[in-house]
Amino acid sequence: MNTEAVKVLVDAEHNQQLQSIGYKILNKERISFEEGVALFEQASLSYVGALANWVREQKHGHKTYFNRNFHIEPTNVCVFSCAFCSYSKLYAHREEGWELSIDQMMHIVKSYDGKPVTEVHIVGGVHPKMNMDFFLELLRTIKAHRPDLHIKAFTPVELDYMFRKAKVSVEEGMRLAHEAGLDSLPGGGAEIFHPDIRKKICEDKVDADGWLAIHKAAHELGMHSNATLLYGHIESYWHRIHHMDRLRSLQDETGGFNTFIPLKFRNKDNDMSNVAESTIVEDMKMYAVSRLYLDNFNHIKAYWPMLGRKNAQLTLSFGVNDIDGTIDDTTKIYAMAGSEEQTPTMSTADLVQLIKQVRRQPVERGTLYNEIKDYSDVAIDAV
Ligand code: V47
Ligand code: SF4
Repeated sequence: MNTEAVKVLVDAEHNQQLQSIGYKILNKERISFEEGVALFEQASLSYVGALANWVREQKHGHKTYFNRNFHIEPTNVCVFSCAFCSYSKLYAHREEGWELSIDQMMHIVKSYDGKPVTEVHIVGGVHPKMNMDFFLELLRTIKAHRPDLHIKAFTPVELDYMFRKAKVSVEEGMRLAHEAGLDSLPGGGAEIFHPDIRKKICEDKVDADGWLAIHKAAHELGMHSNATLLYGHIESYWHRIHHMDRLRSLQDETGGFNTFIPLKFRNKDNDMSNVAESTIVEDMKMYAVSRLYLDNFNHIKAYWPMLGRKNAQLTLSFGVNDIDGTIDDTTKIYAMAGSEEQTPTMSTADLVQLIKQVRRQPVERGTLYNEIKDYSDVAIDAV
């Protein structure tokens, strides 16, 4: 929809609050906390969708970014007990889980030698044996082997645990990790910041202030990071806005966030299996409102292994401009939690086709959104 068509839609809106939010967005003004909640509670999907798509096209046109990465999960054993997580019971039965040595992880890294991947994403459970020295050595060994591979690794949950065990401050810990080769932070571990919900779903891991302090310390060292929000379980709309508001404030201070990734709660084989999953309408609304609320985030990403490919395609009309990576690996946490993507692998040709099918422009990017290749004019059989 072009600007004129969106303006017609806003002019025709009967709800005065929603109409005034629409004009603010068209004028590129920031919307307030209450207005964010009103969008969730009162706006139709078509209204928020048209506005979010307009913002997306103002910022990026039809460009839809993806990257070529691979994931390593050092362990699926975890000392924490997040109710939504299919790993959370494993520490008591740790012989059933896996823990990779540095050699085993280097074997995975080396299996990509000569392949055009630009990023390794390393995130897993929190295993007491895998301490700070272990991970610093892992970072140094990867960098020594392949210096140009961008290492995006460890959530504040893992970092907070390792820093506290090593008795180093957040600032010192982040400096050591950065010096050893850590390039940026992924967005995980954020869940829902509000303590009323956090207490119920992930009481024992790092809290909101701790999560934000670690990202702030990374930004102050010149590193970038992502942010997530786990939605569609027991939270209310205003908890989502509260979460995004804290992210928007930190982004005003540091400018260090690259991407926001809403993560849809999946309910298989965890302690929240009784909680119904959100509908597709709710999913698209979540993407659209986050595009509208987070005016200082450049990118909104749909994580297709969690959402499924077809739904990920749909998000590209609801504010999303990034569709993550090729993920040529065996990431387990999502398959375990009930995603229909049991084998989350997609080749570059698959990703390019998925983006072109919905008439968007596929662009391969590096982790920091440097453009590597525009696939607009590349035929699928030549990818
Ligand atoms: O924090 C765990 C989520 C996250 C479930 O930064 C679940 O590029 C839904 O953050 N249902 C980790 N979600 C994954 C993550 C991520 C993924 C891809 C890219 C990036 C990035 C970050 O996975 C956890 C948690 O919120 N998670 N269990 C579940 N049952
Ligand atoms: Fe552990 Fe992360 Fe799962 Fe929580 S979400 S139990 S911290 S692996």
